[in-house]
Amino acid sequence: MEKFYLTTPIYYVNDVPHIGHAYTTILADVITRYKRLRGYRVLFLTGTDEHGQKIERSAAKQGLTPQQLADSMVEHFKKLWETLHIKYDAFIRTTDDIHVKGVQKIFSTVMKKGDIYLGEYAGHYCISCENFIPDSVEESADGKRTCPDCGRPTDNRVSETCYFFRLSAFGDRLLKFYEENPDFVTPRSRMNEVVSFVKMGLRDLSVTRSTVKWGIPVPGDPQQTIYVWFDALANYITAIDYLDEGARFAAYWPADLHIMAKDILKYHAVYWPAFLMAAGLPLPKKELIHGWWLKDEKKMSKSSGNVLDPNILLKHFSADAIRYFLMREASIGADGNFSHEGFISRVNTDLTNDWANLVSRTTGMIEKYVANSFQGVAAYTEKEKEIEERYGKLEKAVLENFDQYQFNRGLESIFEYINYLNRYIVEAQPWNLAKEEANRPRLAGVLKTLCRAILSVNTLLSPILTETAATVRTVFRFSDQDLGWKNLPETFAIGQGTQLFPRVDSKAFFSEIPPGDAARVADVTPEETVSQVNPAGLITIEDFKKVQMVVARVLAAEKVEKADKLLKLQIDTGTDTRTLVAGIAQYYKTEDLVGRKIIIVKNLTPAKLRGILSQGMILAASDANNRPFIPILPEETPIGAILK
Ligand code: ME8
Repeated sequence: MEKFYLTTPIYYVNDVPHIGHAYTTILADVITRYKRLRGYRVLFLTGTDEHGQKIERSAAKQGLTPQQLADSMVEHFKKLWETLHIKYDAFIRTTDDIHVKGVQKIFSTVMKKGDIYLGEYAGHYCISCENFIPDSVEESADGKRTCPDCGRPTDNRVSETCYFFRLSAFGDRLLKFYEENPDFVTPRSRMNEVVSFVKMGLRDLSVTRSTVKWGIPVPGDPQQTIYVWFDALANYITAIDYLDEGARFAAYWPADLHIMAKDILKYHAVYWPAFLMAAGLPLPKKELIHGWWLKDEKKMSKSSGNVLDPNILLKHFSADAIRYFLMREASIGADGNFSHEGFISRVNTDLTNDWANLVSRTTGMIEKYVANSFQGVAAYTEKEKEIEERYGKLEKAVLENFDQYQFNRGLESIFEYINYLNRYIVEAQPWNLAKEEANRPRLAGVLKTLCRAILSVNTLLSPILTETAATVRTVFRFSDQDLGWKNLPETFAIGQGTQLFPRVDSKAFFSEIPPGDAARVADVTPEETVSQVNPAGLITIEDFKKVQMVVARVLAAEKVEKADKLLKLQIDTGTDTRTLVAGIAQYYKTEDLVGRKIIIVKNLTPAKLRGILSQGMILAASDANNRPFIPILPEETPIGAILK
């Protein structure tokens, strides 16, 4: 079995995790599960970065020791990862003994080889990025410099004796390595940035601090602590027992994938390979650099007050919904935008309306028409063959996308297929097949094909929708988790359908998010916010009775001015005459409707459309393109007759 070792950055413990940290870690978890599905022996490492001035300062502000702050923050990270179904194999803290000693070991090794030497540093330091600011960055008139990474001003001038890493000696070796491994950094545009940076020339890097106490002591010189980035990067080897160069180290190093956002590219693609070269260790195989998650198109930051807390989402939505949204909306390399409206609409449309609905319709029909169990022969047509063939093509395309970490594209194709299956139900009309005994084998063919397609798609979704995938397998009493078009035995039974995505109390959700966000909720259509999430599709007779459907006659009809799609109808409901506005103008002429008997929902809350108060709703079936088909009742049907 081939191994696959992947890592996330280790996160600073100065604050609790937000959606950006969650995204990287979910991405790593999705890749882990996907690689396992492809037969790899995977090791997934994450952890926390606990040393340095940034943590020292945060702790002091809160009246804590840095260790106390770290201990409490680590719990927030671990708890969030658990809630999001993130299953890492190892969690490294930079205060762990195995890490501290491992860092000292690599530091001593590089020093012995002559690439760390004692010198003098004079310049600026950005505490937020834990970054030395090179002299090439110009000072403003007041003597301040701006950090080239985060743009924050720094007045923190440092002048100290410290140890330097001879980075300047590694430029050519790094360039040669990039040339030989052009996919080392992906996407390619980020690789180009790295190459340009190195081509501009590298200066030696200060790798210790004499003024920082909260760090790993330099071996043999305890007055100095090791620079937090030298310390942090080494986690990728210390966590797998670089200290003793044990079995895990031999089995898993070099890493197959380091995942991170673009903010820390330089440290990973320039410094880290140089440190490893200096220590005589193999270099990681690939670095995957994703973009920023923005909140309403703005970068998330504490100072802008727009940091998104995943725990608020988790109170109202399942982990699967969050995992799905993040994987579906971000394309690697580009920034992703988070808006609450976009989130709700994506989850309701794809997960509730499309996926959960497909599953619940299918289980509902299996229960109703074949009492949850299949026996005997099934008859198939060309259409079922097409469904299987299309699945084969889908799987190939999805694996290609997932192999490139293009989860958004893979998911897009999966949901196209899910919609195709939803259309298949409409075309095959199992409810009609069920009416005649002679059609039983055909009905079984349709329902079995749906089961096979659902279970096959379920495997493709399983790295992302972890919990849902398990529920679907349970409902279908099906344990095979491998890829491929699923086979079903001639005779089999399924269990009871269940809610895949529980109903969201959108009011409660929006009452918890910042006021600016809540104000915009008015723009979200009621279907988007208050979607009735009952994927099992079951309602009681009492639920049904709440909807008053009656026969009504269209008395008059006219087009609504400046609204291509709308018709305004006067109707007689048997008890009153009222106005109703319907989005059918593109498909029905006024003369097609006047005098006809149609079905309306009588007790729908009135709504204003283009200034006209619409009191009720016409019932119509609609196809995949939203083309409406209005049922016209025979003339003898009484006006006001109730549908029940
Ligand atoms: O940089 N969008 O830790 P950190 C997407 N300790 N990803 C985001 C994000 C956002 N808005 N915000 C954060 C450090 N991230 C160092 C790393 S590794 C040896 C040391 C994610 O807590 C993203 O992966 O600032 C980014 O690279 C990382 O969190 C930075 O986490």
